[in-house]
Amino acid sequence: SNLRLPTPGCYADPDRSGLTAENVFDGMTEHLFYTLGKLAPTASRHDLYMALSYAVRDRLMTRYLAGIEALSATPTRVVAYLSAEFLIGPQLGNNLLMLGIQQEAAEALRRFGINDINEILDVEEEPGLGNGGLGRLAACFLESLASLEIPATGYGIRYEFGIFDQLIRDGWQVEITDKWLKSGWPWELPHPDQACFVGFGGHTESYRDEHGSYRVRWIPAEHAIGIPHDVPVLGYRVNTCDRLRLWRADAAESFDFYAFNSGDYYGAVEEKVGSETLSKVLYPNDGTDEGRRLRLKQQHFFVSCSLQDMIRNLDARGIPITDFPDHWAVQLNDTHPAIAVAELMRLLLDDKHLDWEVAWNITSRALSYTNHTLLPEALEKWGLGLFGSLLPRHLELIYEINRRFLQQVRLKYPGNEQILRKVSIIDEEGDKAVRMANLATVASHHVNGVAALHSELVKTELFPEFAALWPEKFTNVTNGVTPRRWVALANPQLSALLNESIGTGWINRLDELRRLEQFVDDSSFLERWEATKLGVKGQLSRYIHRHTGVLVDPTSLFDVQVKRIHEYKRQHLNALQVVAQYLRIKNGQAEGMAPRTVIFGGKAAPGYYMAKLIIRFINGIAETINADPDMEGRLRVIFLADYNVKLGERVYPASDLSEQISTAGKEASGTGNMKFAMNGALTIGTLDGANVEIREQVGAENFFLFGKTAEEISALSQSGYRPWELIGGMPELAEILRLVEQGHFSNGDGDLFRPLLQNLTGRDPFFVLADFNDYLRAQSEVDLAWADRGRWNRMSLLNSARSGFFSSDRSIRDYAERIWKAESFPVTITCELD
Ligand code: GL9
Repeated sequence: SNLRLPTPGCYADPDRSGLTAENVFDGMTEHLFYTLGKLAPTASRHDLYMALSYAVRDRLMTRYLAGIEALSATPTRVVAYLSAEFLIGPQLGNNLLMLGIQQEAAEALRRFGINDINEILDVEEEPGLGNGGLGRLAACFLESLASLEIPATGYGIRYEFGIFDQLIRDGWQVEITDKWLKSGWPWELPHPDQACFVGFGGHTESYRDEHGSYRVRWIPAEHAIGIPHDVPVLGYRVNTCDRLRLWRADAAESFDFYAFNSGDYYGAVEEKVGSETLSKVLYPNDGTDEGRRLRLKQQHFFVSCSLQDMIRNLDARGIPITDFPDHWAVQLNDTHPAIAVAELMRLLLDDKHLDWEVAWNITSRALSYTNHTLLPEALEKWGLGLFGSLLPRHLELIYEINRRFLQQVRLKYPGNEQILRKVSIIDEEGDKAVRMANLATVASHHVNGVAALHSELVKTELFPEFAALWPEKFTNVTNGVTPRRWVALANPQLSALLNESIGTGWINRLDELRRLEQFVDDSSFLERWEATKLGVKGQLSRYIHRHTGVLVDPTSLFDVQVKRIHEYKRQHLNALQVVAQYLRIKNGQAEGMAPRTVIFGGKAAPGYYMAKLIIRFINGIAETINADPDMEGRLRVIFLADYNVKLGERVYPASDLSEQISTAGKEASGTGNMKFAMNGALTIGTLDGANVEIREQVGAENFFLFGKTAEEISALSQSGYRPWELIGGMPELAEILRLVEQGHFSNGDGDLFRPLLQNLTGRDPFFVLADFNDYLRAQSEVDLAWADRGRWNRMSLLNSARSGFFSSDRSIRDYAERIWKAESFPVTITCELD
C-alpha cells in the first residue's frame, strides 16, 4: 500500500538520501542543545548516546507513523503477540542497522570526537523485560514480523524494574534491582490519551438489558489505569515498522526500592510495593509457577488493556465486532496471557452483548497458544480462592466454558471419568485450581510446541487426551532467532567476511549461508574463517580481563555455556567435567587435551537455592583452577556476571563450543543453541529440544552428541533410577566427588557443597551421573577435532552454512501461513513535506 503522510521531514524515500552523516550530525546537534540542554564541548558519552538516539528516533518516525496508519488500513490480519516478557536488548545499534546508517552515525560521532561508536553504544542500558529464552524469542519474533512486512503489535508490560542485575560476591549471586529507566530511555513513546481501565475484585450481578435479555455485569472493587508506551520495531531495510505496546500501570505511591540478596525476592518486593503498583517489577522466576496474587493481577492487567485496545481499533474503523478474528490473530506466548480467553469472552458478552455461541466462536477463532515448557512445576495454576476474589466474573465464565467443554468430552467418551478429570480446566484434586494451559488449549484454534521433539512430547506426554480429541489442533513451529541482531549486529567481523564472500543476501534470507559450502575445502578461506573467530575471541578476552581480572588465551578453545541456571540445564554436569579436566592435567594425563577457556554465564531465580549453589560451585572451581600454576596455558574457568542480551552479543560470536547439555526431554527448544551455530560454534549436546534439528541440519558428523534419549531417560525413571549405585563403576567421578567433599574447591570447607553432592548422589533428578561418562567421551571427541584445526574450521563453517533454518524469519513465515493466516503488507511512503 502507498501511505501519504504529512511529515516535517521524510527519511523513508527509497534511496534514503536524507540519511547522511551530515544529517545525523545536525540532528544530534539540535538534540544536544534543545532536548538535553547541553553544549557539545561538555557533552558526556551518555549525552551523546541520547542525542544520537533521538536523532535516529526522528529518522524512524515516518515509518512509525506509517505503521500506525497501516494498522488501520490493512485489509489483512494484524498479529497481536501477547507476552508477559519482551527481552528486546539495546535499541540504538539495532536501529542503525535496520535503517542502514551505521557508517553515517559513526562519522557523525567522529565529528564529536568519538572515534569508536561502540563507546557510545555501550552506554545504553538494556530493558531487561524478560527472564530468558521465552522473552528473547518474543523480541526476535517481533523483529522478524517487521522484516517480513507483516503488520503486528507486541503487547506486554512496561516493568519499571526488569530482571535483576546479578553481582558475584564471594562466589555467590547477589541480586540488585534493575533501574533501567534511571537515566531516561529514549525509545518509547507514551500515549496517555489511549489509556485503558482495568478492574479487580468486587462482585457480579445480573440484570435484564433493554431487550429483556439476561445479562451479567461485573462491579470491580478497584481499578488500575494502563498507559501504553510504544517502542518502534523496525524491519530490516523495509518501510514496515511494527510496534511493541507496553502497558504501564499508573503508580499511586512511590516506594524505596532496595537491593536484595534473599531467597524471598518477590515477597520482599511485594511487601515494599504495598500499594501494589502493577507494573513495578518483573517476576524473576524461570519456569517455576509462583502463584502470587500480584502476578495474576499483572497478567490480567496487560491482557485486558491489550484486548480493549484491539476492540477499540475495530470500533474506530466501524468494523463489526463479529469480524474480530478476521482482523486480529492473537498469539498467547505461553499461559501468562491465557486469561485472555475469559477476558475476551467477558468483553464480548458483557460489554458487546453478544450471545455465548457467537462470543465463543469469535474467541476460539482469534486465539492460538504456544507451549514453552513441559516441566510440571512451570504449568500455571491459580487457586480458586485467589482467582475468584480477584476476577470473580472470569471465574464464572471459566466454569461455564468448562461445563460446555466437558459436556462435549462426555459425548465422545461416555462414562470415562478419568479423562474428564485430566482435561478439566478446573483441577479438582487437592486444592482446587484453574489450569491455565487447559484453558488456553480449549479455547485456541492451534496449540504449538517450539521444537519438533517438544511438540511431539506435548501431544504424547503433556496433553494426550486433548490430542486425541483434537488432533489437528496440535502442531509444531520450531523456534528461530533473528540473524540481524545475532550475526549482522553482534558479529561485524564475520558479517564482513560473509558479505565479501557470498554477498549480503543472507541477512534477510539466511538460507543463503549455504553458499559458504563452496569454501569448505578452500584452506585459505578456512584460515580467514579461523582468523575472524580469533579476532572476536580477542575482544571477549579483553572484556573478561576487564571484568574478572583473569587473563585468558584467545587461541584456547572457548567452551561456553550461557543460559539461565537450572538443574535441568545441568551446569553442574559441565562443572564436574571441568574438574575431570583439572584432575587429568594434575595427574599428567593431559595428552591430547585442548587448552580450554570454559565460560559460564547466567542468572538463578532468587529463590532457587540449588541453582544459586551451582553458581557458587562454578566460582569455587574457577578460583582453585585459575590460581593453580599447573593450569597455566591449559585451563581457565570464567563465570561472567550479569548475563543479558548485551553480553550475549559479545559471547556468541566468540565461542568455539556451545554447551547444550540439558537432560533429554526437558529443554523445550533452546534458542542460544541457534545463535551459537550461526556464529560458527560447534555444539556438544544431548538429543533435546532444537538440538535434534540442529544436528539434522548441520550433519551428525559436525555435532558432538552424547547422553540418553528422552525415551531412555523416561524408561530409566520408570524402572527406578539409583544414582548412588553407579559411582562404584565410575572411578573418575568418584575421585571428583571426593575432592569436592574434601573442600578442595571451597577453601577446605567440606560442608559448602554438601547439598549439591547429596542431590547428585541421592535422587539426581536430572540424571547427571547417568550421562556423565558419555559426556566425558564426547568432550574427548571435541579435543580430537580441535587438534586438527583444518577439520575444526571446516566443521565450524558448515555449522554456520547450514543454520539458515534457525532464522526467526522461517518461524514467523510458518506461524503466518499455518496459524495466523497473516500476510505481508509492504508499505511505500509518500511524504507531503508541507
Ligand atoms: C522456554 C524454554 O525453556 C526454552 O527451551 C525455549 O527455547 C524458550 C522459547 O520457546 O522457552 N520456556 C520458558 O519458560 N523459558 C524458556 O526459555 N524460560 C525463560 O524464558 C526464562
